Amino acid sequence: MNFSSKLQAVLFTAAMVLSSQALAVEDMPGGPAVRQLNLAAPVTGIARDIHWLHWMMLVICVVIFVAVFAVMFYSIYKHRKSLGHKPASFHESTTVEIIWTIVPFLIVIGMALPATKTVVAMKDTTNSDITIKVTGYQWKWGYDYLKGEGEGIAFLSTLTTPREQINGHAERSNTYLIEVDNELVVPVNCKVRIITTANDVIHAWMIPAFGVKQDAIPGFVRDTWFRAEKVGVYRGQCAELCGKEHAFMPIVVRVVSNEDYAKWVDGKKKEMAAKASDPTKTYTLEELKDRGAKVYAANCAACHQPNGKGAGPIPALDGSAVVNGPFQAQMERILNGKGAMPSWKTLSDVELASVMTYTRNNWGSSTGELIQPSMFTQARTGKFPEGGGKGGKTTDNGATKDAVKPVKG
Ligand code: HEC
Ligand SMILES: [Cu+2]
Repeated sequence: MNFSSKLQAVLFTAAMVLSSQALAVEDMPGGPAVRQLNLAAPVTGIARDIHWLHWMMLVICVVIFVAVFAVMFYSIYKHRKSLGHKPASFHESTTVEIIWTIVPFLIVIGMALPATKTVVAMKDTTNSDITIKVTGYQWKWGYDYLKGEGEGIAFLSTLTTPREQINGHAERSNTYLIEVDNELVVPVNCKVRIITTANDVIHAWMIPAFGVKQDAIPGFVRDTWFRAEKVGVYRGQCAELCGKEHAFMPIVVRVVSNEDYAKWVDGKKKEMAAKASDPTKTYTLEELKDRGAKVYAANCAACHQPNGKGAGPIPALDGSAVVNGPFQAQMERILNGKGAMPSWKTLSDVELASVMTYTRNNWGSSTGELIQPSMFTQARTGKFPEGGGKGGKTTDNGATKDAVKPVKG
């Protein structure tokens, strides 16, 4: 083998390796594409304006850059000392000074005018068809439809990427880390006003294809808007470093036709009505455990681990004295949080009761103790049930009767 055929072999192998890797990663539908260099393809008027501004300014900057350096290098090279050039000595040229003041001024005005127009348009949230409040939590998004069709709908939107993919034990999907259980659904060609706020630290709600990026600040209300012009799914992420799982709070918006939106609103309302009747009902251990497993996987497993063993500073729930002890201590911990443990007040009473029952009857624990949603309804007003753990009287059907009975006081 001569040198050139060896070189060819090496190049061929390298190309094979590179192309096979490229095959493994595909474009994310509604998200970034493989080797995408430009901004996300715009689907709103504002995003189109941003694109245009971006390219207009880039072109102006490049033209100035090339012109200035061309003149500079030309002058340095063509008038160098070794060719016998003598430096000219002159002071103060009024003409030059006026030109180099006026020309940049005109350039800046030329860029600032259209930019200001776009920024003002971004802030004009009047006459919206639908208003949605977006709340940032560590680490998920809450959506409340406040006004317009769908008013009253509220849900949380949490990452659905399985832990095995995150830990590298399973193959990663095309929507890895940018997929959620409940997508934000909005109708096409409607002006949607987004009000942002946060519950704990600063987050930011961003969808590049909409040209929208708005901080969500605890104690403050900010707003922005978009009018999506194309049906489809669009993806974004929290854009403000908000803690350890910052990368795990994606945003997915599904833009649908007006008919599909009406259908979705209808379905969601029915679903919510079905859920809303829950908190007064008495559930069986199986019902609570089933629901609790889901609540745990979505909210608790990230810290306490799917096996309940905790990790580092995060205590194990499996075998924990709190989980196997009196009800009050565990309910307080879940409702109010403690240190790095967040408060879970935002979950419904059914979800809280389910997850607490789950932790008391899973892994190494089988206390047989049921927590009913009504107990959390009471606990929120400061009335905690007695009993639990060794203090609780267990009845023949396994449940602590004391606990289910509403508490005096
Ligand atoms: C952000 C990480 C995180 C998440 C998510 C989280 N926890 Fe915790 N949890 C903690 C930390 C840290 C502690 C220890 C708090 C302390 O005592 O200072 C804790 C403590 C607890 C305790 C008390 C355990 C003991 O033995 O002291 C219970 C019970 C508990 N968590 C339940 C839950 C439940 C139920 C969920 C889901 C709804 C949940 N946690 C989600 C971090 C978390
Ligand atoms: Cu965030």
